[in-house]
Amino acid sequence: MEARTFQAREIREALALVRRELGPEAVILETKRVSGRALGLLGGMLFEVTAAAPEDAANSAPPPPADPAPIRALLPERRAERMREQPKPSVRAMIQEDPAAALAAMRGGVAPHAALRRRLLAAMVPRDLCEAWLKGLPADSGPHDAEAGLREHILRQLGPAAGLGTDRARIVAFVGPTGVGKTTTVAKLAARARLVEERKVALVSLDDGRLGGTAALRAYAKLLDIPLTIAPAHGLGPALAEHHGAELVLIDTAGISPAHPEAFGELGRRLGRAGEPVFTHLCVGAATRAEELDRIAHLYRPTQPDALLATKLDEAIAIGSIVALRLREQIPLSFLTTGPQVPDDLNPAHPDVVVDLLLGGARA
Ligand SMILES: Nc1nc2c(ncn2[C@@H]2O[C@H](COP(=O)(O)OP(=O)(O)OP(=O)(O)O)[C@@H](O)[C@H]2O)c(=O)[nH]1
Ligand SMILES: [Mg+2]
Repeated sequence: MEARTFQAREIREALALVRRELGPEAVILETKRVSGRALGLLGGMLFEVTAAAPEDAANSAPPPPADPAPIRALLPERRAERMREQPKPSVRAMIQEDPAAALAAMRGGVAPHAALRRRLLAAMVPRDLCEAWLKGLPADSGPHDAEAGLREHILRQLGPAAGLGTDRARIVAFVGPTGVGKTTTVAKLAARARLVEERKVALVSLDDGRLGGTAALRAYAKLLDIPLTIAPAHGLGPALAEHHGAELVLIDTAGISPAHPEAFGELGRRLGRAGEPVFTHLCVGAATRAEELDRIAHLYRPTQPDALLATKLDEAIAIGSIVALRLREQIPLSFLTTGPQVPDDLNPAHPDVVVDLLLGGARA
């Protein structure tokens, strides 16, 4: 198959180019971020998508469903197809890429579930989790049964999506690294609660230290006609007292630099001063590397997160590292955000959606 590459500043633009040039059924082979320096974009990054026209595709798998469109177009399944088409790797490459398969090959056999393993690794599932999952599958099951078994297993491990909070929690807070999309997510949830569920909503911002830190939230509050209070430094109780009549109070917080480790404990203590239970979502970017996610989870532990909220799925190639974090931290996923549009780009993290994203939507 003849592959072509397309570059653009936004993943959506690159995918639009692919669809324009190769048609809506184009097969995405690879996506990556590359430096735009060669194109004169000093310091800028570009998304590069490699794709082929469907008639060129080696295998006539049915097209994936269209929802949610951007990440669906980046199906790990497609990446796995590409890998199957590649020439046989050298033993050294095999050992580096896939030790279990290399070991089995040296013994003259074939590692069970090799194709599934490649798909999981391509979906950014850390190797230890991948091996633990595959070990639980009967070695002699065929690819269809193996995938069905794995789906069931991951669905059970994920459990239901957390939702916005528990029934008891009137106060819901959003914490997480700088720029992951906390304020935008608060605006999306506030808009839905106010406009769709017609609940009495209020906003509180703990983003008090930065010049212009609350400007976006102020604008959303005005647009939605809901009250916003900027909590004074270190405080929270008095700000919440202003909204004792609200059915739902969403608390936006500022991202914290790891250079100020003491600030994580301070944020935790501040949320602890609410005077009533706070349900806290730890927001993390879906494209974040597994090691980095671990560090973030560790840093934010003093805020006692109740759920993980994965943002910017539209910019992520795969969500294996998020699933791994959810299982390691033993807190449920709540929502997935798929773009900056308020209030549209937000979905509950239903486990079947998460497994579809992980395994490429091909139901066994
Ligand atoms: N592509 C994409 N962009 C998003 C998404 N959510 C938010 N953004 C964008 O990401 C940027 C940062 O979003 P904010 O909501 O300000 O992030 P934040 O976590 O509040 O940032 P700090 O308050 O600085 O910690 C903005 O340009 C948003 O429009 C998403 O799901 N996908
Ligand atoms: Mg913010």
